[in-house]
Amino acid sequence: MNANTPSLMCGRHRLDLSYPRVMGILNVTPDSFSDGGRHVSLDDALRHAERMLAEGAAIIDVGGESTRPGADGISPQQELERVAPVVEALVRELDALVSVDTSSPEVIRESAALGAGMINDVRALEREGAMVAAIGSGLPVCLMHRQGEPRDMQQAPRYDVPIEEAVADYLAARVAACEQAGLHRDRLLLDPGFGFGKTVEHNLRLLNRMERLVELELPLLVGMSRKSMIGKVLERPVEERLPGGLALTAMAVERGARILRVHDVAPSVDAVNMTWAVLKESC
Ligand code: PT1
Repeated sequence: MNANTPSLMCGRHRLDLSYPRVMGILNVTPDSFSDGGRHVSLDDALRHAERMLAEGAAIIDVGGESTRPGADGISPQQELERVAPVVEALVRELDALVSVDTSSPEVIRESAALGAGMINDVRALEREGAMVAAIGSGLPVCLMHRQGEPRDMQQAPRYDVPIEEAVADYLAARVAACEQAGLHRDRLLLDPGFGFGKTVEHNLRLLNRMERLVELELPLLVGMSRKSMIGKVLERPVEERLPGGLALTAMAVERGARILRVHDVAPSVDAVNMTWAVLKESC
């Protein structure tokens, strides 16, 4: 689909992208960077997702592997044990549009079988077997840019070309690889990967120049919620980053983002809708 196409089929759900939508983050990792260990029980996860949906989230993004800077990888088995029961419950109990934040072919396959509606891969289907699994799932896939692995990606990030060119080139190459493998571009979304192997300056420039990525003509998803780019600019701890995050959300919408991946759904929905009303000059 291109940026003008109004909707995306996500399994049995149709996602209307004629206006920007909010994706609520549901971490099922014991070590996640901003709400680690708070949504570990299935019941807690369900209640949190239900609240995010009531607050206006269009998608719930379930992740079992922490990809914050410094995090260690986990085995596909461990990831599946965390993610599968949550995906199943969200689909069965809430009929939610569930996105699964994973790079693992096993998790992609099982999630699709359980009724997930989207694959969100911070490794852009680069892991062995992930492309084939994604194609087999029949689901849309979000391809994200990153440099390095979570463990060491913030050591000394550097780029030989302007960051927006590096990101655009990488994403264009991944789109080409997907098309070559048989994954049609109307099933793809793109993400600049804020905080993934980037300095604060890289992140700020990338947001300011996000129009470069709009040129790729695929829906853009962005995740900046509570990230250290806010912490560094404003000198705020993770629990005080919402106002800064809302400013970034408004700018991302203005610069063409179609899905905003956030922790704080209610305020983000307001920021998105207010920004969109200005862009449309109507309510
Ligand atoms: C993201 C994203 C993601 N971010 C997509 N999926 C994370 N599509 C997980 C920090 O600097 O942006 N897009 N899945 C979380 N990763 C990070 C990275 C968390 C950096 C925190 C930071 O604080």
